[in-house]
Amino acid sequence: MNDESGIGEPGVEIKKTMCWPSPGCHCNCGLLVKVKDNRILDIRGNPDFPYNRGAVCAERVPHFVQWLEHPDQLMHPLKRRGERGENLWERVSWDQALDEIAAKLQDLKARYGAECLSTIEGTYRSDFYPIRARFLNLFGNPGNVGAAGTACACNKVALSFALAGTTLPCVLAPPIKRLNCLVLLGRDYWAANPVRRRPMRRWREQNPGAKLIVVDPRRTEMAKMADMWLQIRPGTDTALLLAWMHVIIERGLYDREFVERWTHGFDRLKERAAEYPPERAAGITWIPSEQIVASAVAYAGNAPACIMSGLAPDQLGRNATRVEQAKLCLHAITGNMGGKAPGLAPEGPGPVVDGVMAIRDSMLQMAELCSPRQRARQLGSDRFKLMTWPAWERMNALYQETYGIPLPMSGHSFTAPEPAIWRSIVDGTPYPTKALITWGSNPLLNAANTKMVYRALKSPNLDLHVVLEHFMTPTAMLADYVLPAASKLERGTLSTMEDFTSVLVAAERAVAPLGERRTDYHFFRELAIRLGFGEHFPWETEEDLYNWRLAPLGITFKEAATKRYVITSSEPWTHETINPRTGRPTGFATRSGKFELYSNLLEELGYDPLPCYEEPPESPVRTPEIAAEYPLILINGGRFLPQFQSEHRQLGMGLREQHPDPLVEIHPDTAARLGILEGEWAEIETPRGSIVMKAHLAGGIDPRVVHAEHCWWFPEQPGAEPSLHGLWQSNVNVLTTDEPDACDPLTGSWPGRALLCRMRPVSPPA
Ligand SMILES: Nc1nc2c(c(=O)[nH]1)N[C@H]1C(S)=C(S)[C@@H](COP(=O)(O)OP(=O)(O)OC[C@H]3O[C@@H](n4cnc5c(=O)[nH]c(N)nc54)[C@H](O)[C@@H]3O)O[C@H]1N2
Ligand SMILES: Nc1nc2c(c(=O)[nH]1)N[C@H]1C(S)=C(S)[C@@H](COP(=O)(O)OP(=O)(O)OC[C@H]3O[C@@H](n4cnc5c(=O)[nH]c(N)nc54)[C@H](O)[C@@H]3O)O[C@H]1N2
Ligand code: SF4
Ligand SMILES: [Mo]
Repeated sequence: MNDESGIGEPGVEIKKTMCWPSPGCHCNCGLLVKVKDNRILDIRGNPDFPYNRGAVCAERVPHFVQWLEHPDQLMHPLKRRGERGENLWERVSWDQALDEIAAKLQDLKARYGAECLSTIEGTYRSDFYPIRARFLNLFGNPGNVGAAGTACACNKVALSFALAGTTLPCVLAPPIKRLNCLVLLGRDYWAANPVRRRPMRRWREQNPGAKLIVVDPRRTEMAKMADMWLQIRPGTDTALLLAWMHVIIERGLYDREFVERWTHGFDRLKERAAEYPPERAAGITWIPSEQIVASAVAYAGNAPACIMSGLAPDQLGRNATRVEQAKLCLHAITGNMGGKAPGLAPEGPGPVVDGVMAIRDSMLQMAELCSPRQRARQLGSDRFKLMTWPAWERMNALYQETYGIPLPMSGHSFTAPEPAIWRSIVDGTPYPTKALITWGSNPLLNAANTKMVYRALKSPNLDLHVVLEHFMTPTAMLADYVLPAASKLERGTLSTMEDFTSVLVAAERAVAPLGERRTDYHFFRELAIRLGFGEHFPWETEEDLYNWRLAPLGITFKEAATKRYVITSSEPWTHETINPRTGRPTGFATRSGKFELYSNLLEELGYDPLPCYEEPPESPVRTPEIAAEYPLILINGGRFLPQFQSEHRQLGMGLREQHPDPLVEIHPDTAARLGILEGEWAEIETPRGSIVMKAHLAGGIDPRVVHAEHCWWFPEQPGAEPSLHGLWQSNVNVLTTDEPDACDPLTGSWPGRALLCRMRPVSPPA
């Protein structure tokens, strides 16, 4: 495919698109797609695209055509006949579906208030989150947005806004090339971010002196590559990081100049860290104290150094956000936040090109329409305050003052915790949720406590459930309307990545939507028109919207998507940049103007302002009585290829065939004791339920820990109840909990990890 124009082959075009879910993943590789007559002939990596420079993963990309042309892809709107879960459908037109949904929403709003609607969404699956925010604000909704993001990455982003007033590169995308030390804390680049493999290998080869430290209960591919592998007890990362702080402060290894000039509350942090000598942390984490000291010294002595924390810490329930707080404080005291670590400086909003900013997501959201009375009604916001209005309002005031634009609320760093939404459907407390729009998410698989989600989706209290999907998932099976959504191959993209970054990414669509598939944008706009506020959606297509968003920069969407790809600021906007609004260094958009080691915001919200360690909600230490019956620690969700989340389970596209069965990883000694054999089925049971998976014996996992894969369902099993495509067989969230007391008090994120379980061999499922 050297001939990019396709000249010489009549009717052939090369489209420059981007790979992201679905059918790809969050690595956002640039693709060159060869198209003829709206059919994809070939897909290659785009050598000019900055994120992947032509590389793509062999596991998924060769199967995208089969994915798109798979017979199970939804092509027409469907309306339920019979009961939810009976799998009886009638084909309807888009107009009929939209008219009926709008009328129902209008009626429910009149009877129960605009707060009776919630949306359920996936993680970073759309550039239309700001459009959804705009829609909800115009509808009068208080921001009842349920998202996996509450327990995935977005809690980190919210905390970074709280402590640093903006996003930091160490939160999502560390500049590996420039580092002398990388710490992977519950992050497995190998399986989760295939596009990082090549840069990781190159970094190791070209910087033999640089340190790689991996903290993981399992010996992952990354752990095998590491200088130090710390085999941690699941759920105890904060204790480890507090002990690092102890060592670094006690030995004077911190960056005095940065601490004095740019941080707030060092003395208080020092007192807290003093409570965690390495010997104490060793008892908590199962990591020998010499290893804790050696790794702390290696981290502090090798700037620029970055701690990249993955998903595991986000899913620890009560202590989830504290891991990130401890991590960011370590970055600050070691000066890994600019200066000697330029790639790690805070990022102001952007892109700002020659003094002009493009339209960011936050500028579309219309938060000002949400009244104080409605804000107080956001589900969960009375208790979980860091990702809801209480923190948003305080942070927004500082953000506006510093950057002159609103703080984003459209991305998933602003959510109503899902457990509160399910309970409001089931019990009607604190008020009834009557309507759900689920788009780009499969909560029966991805949300904690599947039995609770099922009760909510089956509840007679739920008057309307709309699902926008590519495939008939177990969740879609419980909808009233299933609408066929255009995939990323079938629509263009323009994204500031939920405003988590300062860049704008643009990509063309590869083909026009198949069948009657429409974009999620089309859905929200058409609904807005029918609900009487269509004038706020003047852009007929998403491309019109994109052109409008780019107009301040003087470029078109076509130009951005085919020539620029990733638009960055002409000058980075860091804490040291002279702020054009004040004429002084920008600093941090916090109350102190500095990075807050002691958080004024958390204190105002009634939380401990300093990082603190808390035992997992269920553990040999906190709940020995449960541990007596369920002696193993269950972790889950470690990534595997080629599947992505609950996707790629259909047979016949060459993806499921690569990894056909759900696997549970167990140490050979533990397996021998329990009579569990390699490749045989085993039951995993927690106090909440049991599932079965095939056993995989692995010496690299701690013998006291087992690891189960996440999001397993089986499209080949019957769709109708009771099966719901095998929903109950191997779905790890049957085992997890979303009890509010087990959730993180700051964000409401639920504990997917570090729970207790027991195992036994069983015969294969029918
Ligand atoms: N126990 C446990 N639970 C977990 C995890 C874990 O590790 N362990 N991981 C958690 C994490 S990190 C995450 S991010 C979540 C995953 O949560 P999600 O991101 O919600 O992923 P899925 O559950 O696969 O649901 C996504 C659905 O959206 C559809 N889809 C894809 N693109 C589009 C689109 O553009 N428009 C529309 N309308 N639909 C689209 C797909 O077909 C798919 O069915 O799961 C979480 N759940
Ligand atoms: N193939 C594939 N890739 C994906 C996804 C997918 O579903 N499939 N999902 C995407 C999404 S949305 C996300 S959020 C990322 C997540 O990807 P990662 O951030 O890599 O997260 P995980 O794979 O859940 O876990 C990484 C490691 O954490 C370890 N771990 C478990 N418990 C603990 C603990 O308490 N402490 C520590 N330190 N480590 C622990 C596990 O053993 C595992 O090796 O992957 C993304 N990429
Ligand atoms: S790693 Fe593979 S699936 Fe993920 S974006 Fe890149 S090419 Fe696509
Ligand atoms: Mo995620």
